[in-house]
Amino acid sequence: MANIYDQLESRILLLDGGFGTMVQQYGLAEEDYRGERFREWPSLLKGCNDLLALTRPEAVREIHVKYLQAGADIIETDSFNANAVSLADYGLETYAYEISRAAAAAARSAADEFTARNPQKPRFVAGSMGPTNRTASMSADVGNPAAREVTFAQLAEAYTDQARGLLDGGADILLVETIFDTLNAKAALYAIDALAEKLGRTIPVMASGTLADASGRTLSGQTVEAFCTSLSHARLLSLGLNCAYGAKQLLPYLERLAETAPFRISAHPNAGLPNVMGGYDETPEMFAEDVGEYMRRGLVNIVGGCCGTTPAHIFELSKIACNYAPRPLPAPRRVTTLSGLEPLRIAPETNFVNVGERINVAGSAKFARLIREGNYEEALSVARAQVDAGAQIVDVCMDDGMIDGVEAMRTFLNLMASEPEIARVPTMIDSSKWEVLAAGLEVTQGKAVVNSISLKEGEAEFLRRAREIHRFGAAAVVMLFDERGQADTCERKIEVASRAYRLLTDAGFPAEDIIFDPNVLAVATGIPEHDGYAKAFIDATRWIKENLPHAKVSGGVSNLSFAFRGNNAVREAMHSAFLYHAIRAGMDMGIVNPQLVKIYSEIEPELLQRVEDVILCCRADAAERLTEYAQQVRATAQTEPQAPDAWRAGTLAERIDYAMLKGVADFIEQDALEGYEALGTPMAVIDTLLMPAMERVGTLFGEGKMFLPQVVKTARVMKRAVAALTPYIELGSAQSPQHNAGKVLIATVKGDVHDIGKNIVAVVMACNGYEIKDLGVMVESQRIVDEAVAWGADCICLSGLITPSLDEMTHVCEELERRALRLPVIIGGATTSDLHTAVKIAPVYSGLVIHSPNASRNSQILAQLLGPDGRLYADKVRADQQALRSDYQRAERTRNLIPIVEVRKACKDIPAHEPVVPLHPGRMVFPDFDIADAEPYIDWSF
Ligand code: THG
Repeated sequence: MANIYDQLESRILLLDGGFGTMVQQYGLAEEDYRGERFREWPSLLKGCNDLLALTRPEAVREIHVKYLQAGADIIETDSFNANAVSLADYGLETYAYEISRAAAAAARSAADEFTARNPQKPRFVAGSMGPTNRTASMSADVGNPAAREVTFAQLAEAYTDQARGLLDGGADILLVETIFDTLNAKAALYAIDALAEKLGRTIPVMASGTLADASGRTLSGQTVEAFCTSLSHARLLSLGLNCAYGAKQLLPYLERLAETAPFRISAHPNAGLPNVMGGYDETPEMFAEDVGEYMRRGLVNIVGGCCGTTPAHIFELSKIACNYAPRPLPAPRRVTTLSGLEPLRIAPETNFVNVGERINVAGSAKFARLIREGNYEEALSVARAQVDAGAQIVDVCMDDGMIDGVEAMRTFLNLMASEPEIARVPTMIDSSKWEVLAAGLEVTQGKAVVNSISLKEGEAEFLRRAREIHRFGAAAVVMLFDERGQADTCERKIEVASRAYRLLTDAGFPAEDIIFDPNVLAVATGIPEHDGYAKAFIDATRWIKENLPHAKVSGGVSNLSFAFRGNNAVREAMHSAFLYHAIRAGMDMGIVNPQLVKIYSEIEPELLQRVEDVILCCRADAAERLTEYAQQVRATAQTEPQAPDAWRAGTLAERIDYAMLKGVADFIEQDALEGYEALGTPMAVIDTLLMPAMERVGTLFGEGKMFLPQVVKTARVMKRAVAALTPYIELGSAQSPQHNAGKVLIATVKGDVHDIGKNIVAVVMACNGYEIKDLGVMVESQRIVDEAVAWGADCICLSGLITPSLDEMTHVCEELERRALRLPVIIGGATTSDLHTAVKIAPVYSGLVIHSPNASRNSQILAQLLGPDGRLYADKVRADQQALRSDYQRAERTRNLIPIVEVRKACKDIPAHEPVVPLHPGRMVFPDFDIADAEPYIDWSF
């Protein structure tokens, strides 16, 4: 039989269209649905289209034939609701298997007939598996957010039955579709994977999500990227989107999916948006035009239609699909990616990922009390505070002798799921009991981390759990423990890590889903054997990162300082210094209290010295010396408590610096206004006081001396300062006479939420007489262009702080180019630069793209651009950019070249007359070398 994978190599395959619309044309009545067999059935059956597979099989087959005639390569079985959960509405739950099998058989016979007629075009049957009519990750009961109307286990059981029926009836593929709740889909994929294992065969699976109308997210709240991440464990034939929108409205989301998904992509949208009567108006031609755009952009491998589409729609697609190449399957990225409602990538540029530790009954007396008392409301606020303080993942632990762990884990995770600010981030499910871990996995729609598994109970149990975790779509913390116990020396850690890595990867567990925890153990405990623990962790981390590709390293940082419980100053210094060194060695994430992460460079030097002696195990009396110091600190702290506001005595600049660095917002309005009094203009306060402090924070972050939670706090302080100054900026504009200088549209691009810079720029431009339309943050390229055109903007300003924003800005310009627009674009934000703008952005767009180095410059740029000499200005910008590009290209050509004198210096033993062979490929040229003396270079790139 023809292989669907082979077919997908060479062409875009066509799926069929809507089934319900076709059934409607038969005008079936209650008796038709019932047939002979269900004549006496106690409830009404009209509308139960799945039942037609049993009572009207010839009609079902006829619909399939029409789609096959239209050119469909894959037809979907009439089994969308043929599962016990949905069929319960009709009391038909026990018929799920039989209906599914009959539905597949009807499609199979129609498909085989067409394949036999033309074996060059083999036809395939996809067993349709809908989302059911219940949701596993939301509560239907407003009064009880922890309640669920269906469980993972119930769904998995129902889907197993349906999948068996579909396969027995002859389906080639299973299509888990119209996913509105990712947890339901995970249950389906779980069931299918277990079934495949039992049957000893592989089952090609297509999955397709649907987005809730307004938000561009699934009904259960996930972004397209988070949705994709949650399903990335399954070896899907394809992942796609269907229903919800018309083809045009689906395009931006499909683009996002195609950017993220390591799978082939499918799309089967509706025939437009529903009209007032709930019908669909898009003609086959309009539909094909919009779906054709997916193909033109190389986004898809499988296309078809959903609600409102007919064989005529599919026929239109069949005329054009052969003109386009399928989307090539991207190479696997191997980046550890987790998700809550939003995705989290753990990549080198993420710096360090904070896992909030306080939602732990064993690690926080307060949290334990709240859970024991059943005060879940306040317990949730602990989680919220962790996320607010910058936790990018939350560790949840309910291991306590007095608590029912399974029940508490399930209830708490269900409650967290109903709080969008908390559910935004992925969960780390922390327990030493497998039942608790499994209970957590069953209620989590995102891609979670299981904390933890180890070789403690031997290889078989370790692998059994790992397989199960993977089937649930989670990553795993692997503690470096084995049958002999905890690995405490570097050698033991390496031994256990390499063994676990080999076992897991041999069993097909993705290496990027392995997060090693080399055991952070308490140091300076007075027991000399413990002295080397921190250093052993750091050394093992370095080895793991160098030798076990794609795996990550994490650890519970607060364990380190248990010997200093009660002395937070010393504990925080220890954590901060430890992180500084461990991150340098490659530690990717850590369980910490993000509310208390201190800045490395702020540790008092004497204390730092003693702490580092302990951590790096530098001297035999290190522990003793730190303990001695700790006692002193405590003594002074007790005798003369330092006034917490002592920093208020500094100069204005010092105070603002302090507030920004420490994230203290209490006095910032007052200080900002004092700055305004002193300097005369609000912009002077921003440019000379706030921005420099902000930049210092950025630098410390870049050097790994500050972490995200602290930067988040700084941003809040900055926002409040700017808010305090805004009325004065606006006052300035009211006084300035000119108005209607031009219309400027401004937005922070997709993927980025930073808007401080953007807001300042917007206010300043408004003050200079420009009319501003601010689209906010995370704005799709398509929407930016749509709105700019609709509003008649004279210029677009794009803002972004983080590196991925750079690519996104390029996308906006590509979109402008595609639509043959020539609106000028101004680029701004921390990672943007003249060079990047000239080399990467400007070349994709025929309109002018200008980089603005700071907030106050935009108005000057606009004045020149939109002024009488705009053309001259544009020419100059283009010429400058051309010069930058040429320099860059020249530097690129010699990028891997290194001055021969430097190589000679590095390889002293090589006699001067012998040719030098480079020994260390990958070393960089020196940033300031002069191209003019590029002569004596050797090729370093091999
Ligand atoms: N590795 C992995 N998981 C872990 C750990 C680890 N999970 C648990 C723990 N270790 C990490 N979490 C904490 C949480 C709190 C504290 C330490 C580690 C802590 N708590 C205060 C104390 O004990 O002094 C309690 C203070 C209070 O009651 O408020 O230090 O290593 N994979």
